Order: sequence, then C-alpha cells, then structure tokens
Amino acid sequence: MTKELELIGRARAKGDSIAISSTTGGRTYSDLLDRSARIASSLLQSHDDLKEARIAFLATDGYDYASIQWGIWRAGGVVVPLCLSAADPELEYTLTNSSASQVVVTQELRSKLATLCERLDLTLSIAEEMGDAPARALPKAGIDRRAMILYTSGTTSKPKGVVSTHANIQAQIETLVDAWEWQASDRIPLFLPLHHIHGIINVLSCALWSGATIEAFPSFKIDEILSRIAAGAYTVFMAVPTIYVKLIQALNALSDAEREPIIRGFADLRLMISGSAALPASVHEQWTALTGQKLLERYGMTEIGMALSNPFHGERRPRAVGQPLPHVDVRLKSESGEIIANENEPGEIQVRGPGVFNKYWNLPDITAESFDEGWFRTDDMAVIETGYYRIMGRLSVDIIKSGGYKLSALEIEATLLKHPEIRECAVIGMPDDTWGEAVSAAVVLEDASDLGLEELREWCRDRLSTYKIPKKLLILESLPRNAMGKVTKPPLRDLF
Ligand code: MCA
Ligand code: AMP
Repeated sequence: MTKELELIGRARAKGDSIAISSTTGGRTYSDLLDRSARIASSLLQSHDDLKEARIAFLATDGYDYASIQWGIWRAGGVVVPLCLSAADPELEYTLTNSSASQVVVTQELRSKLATLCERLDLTLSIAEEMGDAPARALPKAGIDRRAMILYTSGTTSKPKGVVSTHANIQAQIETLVDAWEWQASDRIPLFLPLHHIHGIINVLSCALWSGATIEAFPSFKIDEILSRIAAGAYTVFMAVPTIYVKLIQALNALSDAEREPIIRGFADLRLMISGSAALPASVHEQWTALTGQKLLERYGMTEIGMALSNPFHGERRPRAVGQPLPHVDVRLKSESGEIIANENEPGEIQVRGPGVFNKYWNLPDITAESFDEGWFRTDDMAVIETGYYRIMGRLSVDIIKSGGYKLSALEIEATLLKHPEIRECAVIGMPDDTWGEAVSAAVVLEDASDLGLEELREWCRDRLSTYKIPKKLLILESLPRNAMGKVTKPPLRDLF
C-alpha cells in the first residue's frame, strides 16, 4: 500500500498557519502545498512518476527551497541539493556523479548554473516559471523509496553521495520531534546551509513536520538575527559552535544598553542547541554566563541523522553529547574488536536504527565496508563517562571539521596539486578558536616559485567552496615521511 508522504499530509492540517517567512513575506502551509504541487506537475510533464530520477536544485530563499524539495518528492524524484558556495568543478562533480536528469534553480541563481548545464546537456528549469503547468495527479510512491542524496566528504578524495529513503528521513525527524519536544507553536530561524542534514532535517523538516514557523535567512546574517532575537521572534535556536563563538564576539562588542534586549531574547528561548562539531566547554560556559541558557549539545552525521543528545529535561553537560536518542541504537567497539561494556573505555561509535542511510551512491564496496554486522561505523571515537557519551575525536587525520563543515584533506590536496607551482602538499586541520579547525596546507613548491597564501587562496576560489580554501600555508623543503615513504601528518602540527 502506498500513500501520501506524512510530511505532506501533516501540512494539509496546518492550512493557513505560516510555514516559512522571510524578507519577502510569510507563506502558509497551503502556499507550500500548492506551489510544490505545481512544481511537481511541471517536473512530471507527460510522465506519471519520476521514479527516483535525481533532480538537483539550488535556491537561497527558504520558501523557494522547501517548495522545490517538496515538488521533487511529490513527483517521485530524489532531491540532490546543491551547495550555494560551491565552485564550478564541485557543482559539476555533484551533477555528474548523481547522474542528475535535470536541475531546478531560482531566477536569481540562474547564471550560476546556466553555462554548466548547457555544457552537460542538462535541462535547467527556473522555479518561478514552473507554476503554469496543468495540475496532474501526483504519484504516491511509498516511504521505502529513495528520497535524497547528500554529498559528504570522507576518506575518499571525492565526496560520497549519501542516499536516504523517505523512511530514513521520517525516522530522523520523528526522533528529534520526540526528544526535543517540537510544538506547532515553535518559531525558529533558519540560516544554516541547506545542502547538509543540520539545516535540512534538524531545522527545516522538523519545523515543517511539527506545523511550526520558520524564519528563513539566505545565510547567517548576524545583525538581522540578533535584532529578531531582541524582538522575541523565536522559541528554538540551532547552530554550529562557530556561530556561538561569533555570537559571543558580537555581544561582547556591544554596549550594555544594546546588549540587554538581545540577552533577554536569548534567555527567553525554550531551547538552544549546538552540534555538527565539538562545542568547547569554554564556549558552553561563556554562553551560560552571558544568557543563562544551557546549550544542548548533540552528535550526528549525514549517514545517520542525529544519534546522541544531551537531554531536553535534565543535565546538559559541557563536552558531552549525552545518550542515544529515541529509536537509535549506539554501541562502542574497541580497536581490538570488543563491544565495550564499561564506562571510561574508548571505542568507535557504531549506530543502528531506522534513520541510518540506505547506501553510498554507486559505491557498493565502500557501503559494505562502512557496516559492521549491520552497525554503521562512524569513524568517531567516544567514551562513556558517568552515563554520558563524550566524543574523543576521529579515527582519520584526513577529516577536518571547520565551521561545522566536514572536509576531506585528500580532496583539498588533490585540488592543490593541480597548481603548477605546487610539487607536493599535505593538508591538515589546525585547532582554531573560531572555526574549530582551520584548513592548513603544507606545501613543497617548484624551484623558483614564490607562491604566497593570498595568491593561493585567490587561485582556489574558482575550484573549491569558500570553506575549503586553506587559511594557513606552510612552505617546506620536504614533507615529513615515515620509513615506508608515506607522508606523516601529525608532525606537521608542530611546524605551523
Ligand atoms: C568561511 N570562512 C572561513 C570558513 N568559512 N574561514 C576559515 N574556515 C572556514 N570554515 C571565511 C570566508 O572565506 C570569508 O573570508 C569569511 O570567513 C566570511 O565567510 P562567510 O561564508 O560569509 O562566513 P559566515 O557567513 O560567517 O559563515 C560562517 C558559518 C558557516 C555561518 C559558521 O560556515 C556555516 O553556516 N556553517 C555551518 C555548516 C553546517 O551547517 N554544517 C552542518 C553539516 P574572506 O572574507 O577573507 O573571504 S551536517 C553535520 O555536520 C551533521 C549531520 C551534524 O551533526 O549536524
Ligand atoms: P557530517 O558528515 O557533515 O554529517 O559530519 C558528521 C561529523 O561531525 C561526525 O562524524 C562528527 O565527527 C562531527 N560531529 C557532529 N556533531 C558533533 C559533536 N557534537 N561533537 C563532536 N563532533 C561532532
């Protein structure tokens, strides 16, 4: 038996409530249903069902984004959200790797994709022009269908496409709605990028599932957001640690009179969450000292949604990520292969449950290697201390977390090696107070090159997303190597 997606069905009951507002005004749940149905009809043309065709899309505005996402789902397609700050080679990789059959974009972003789509012979549809297609009966496909491909960087040099079904997405949403007590009366700002789980599931989808109201910003517009906080516009706030660092800096730069209403606004929120990267205890404590709010830190991953969380009711402990969320099984496995039964013994986090993804797109071997007896291997190490999990770090030195983004050192190295003056390079994440880790490149230059950081950053702009561009550059005569001739990265940390 197949029926309408529950996310869509629930929206029908919400009718005239505001789903998403932005500077262009407020849009109701009925608006979202109507526009997404028209986009779905336009995508379908003469077909009955897109049958899991991959449709890539790019939009800045939250309402445009949600209408296109729902439109693709309602037509039976798989959404492939593109990254707004991606460079052309990255967009091309996503489009070709997912074998997207068409691309949807808003008018304002058309120029970002027009030439590329023409070269790749891909139909580019403009969202604003998709409203006139005659309404069609929309397919009802069932929740075991594939729904989304998100690209995540890992220990392969190119990002992997994480395929999630509607059932996975629904499980990820229900877990959070349950644990964090989402309500229809909630109001949340959305400023996180919409090509990753944090923005897509934790904020956008949980809010729409709950019949809540989203206020969407095109990116993290700190002054606008602070003035809305002061106006008491929200009940819930979700961000990455870098954003809390930036908020603390901004608040500390204000006079007492300017700061007071903003602090009051933050203090009045019912819930503030941090995740996507480790929240330093100092930031946790400074935030409590400033606003009285105890941040709820949680842990998740593109492949699994959220897995561990400090409690909504109960102790929210700095440096800890709490306990398994509802419907999520978590275990720790030691390096020697034992399942850890005791506190204070470190092991790899492994996760099982209905939210765990379907597979990596076109990578059956890597998918198989990522599971251990049905448990997904996260590559993150943790320990349980007085009942709460604490993340200790990652198994791979090649994964960097910067500003909440997961980056592959190997991918950045492969790009840097295309520079004609770089003979060898090694990329690592150096500890950074604002970004968590800063992308840092050690390079051996060709003779006679005088390449500097600014010139290299400029060269990277057409090739890498902003957040992957090296922040630090170290020029060496040679890279440190082990007896086998393999570059060893940890010693580089002492050289920067
Ligand atoms: C930007 N800049 C950086 C970085 N990003 N420098 C170093 N490291 C970075 N990571 C530089 C830019 O080059 C620019 O410099 C200047 O900072 C301003 O750039 P801009 O992009 O405008 O910065 P921003 O708007 O202040 O962005 C910071 C941000 C953003 C809001 C923290 O990075 C962000 O939205 N991060 C969230 C990512 C996220 O959602 N991750 C979740 C993944 P210049 O001016 O010199 O050019 S999902 C996940 O991890 C799992 C599932 C989970 O658990 O959630
Ligand atoms: P992503 O692939 O972008 O979904 O990033 C997932 C990774 O982010 C995890 O494997 C962790 O390494 C990291 N991460 C997420 N939340 C936390 C947290 N609260 N503390 C430490 N690391 C985190």
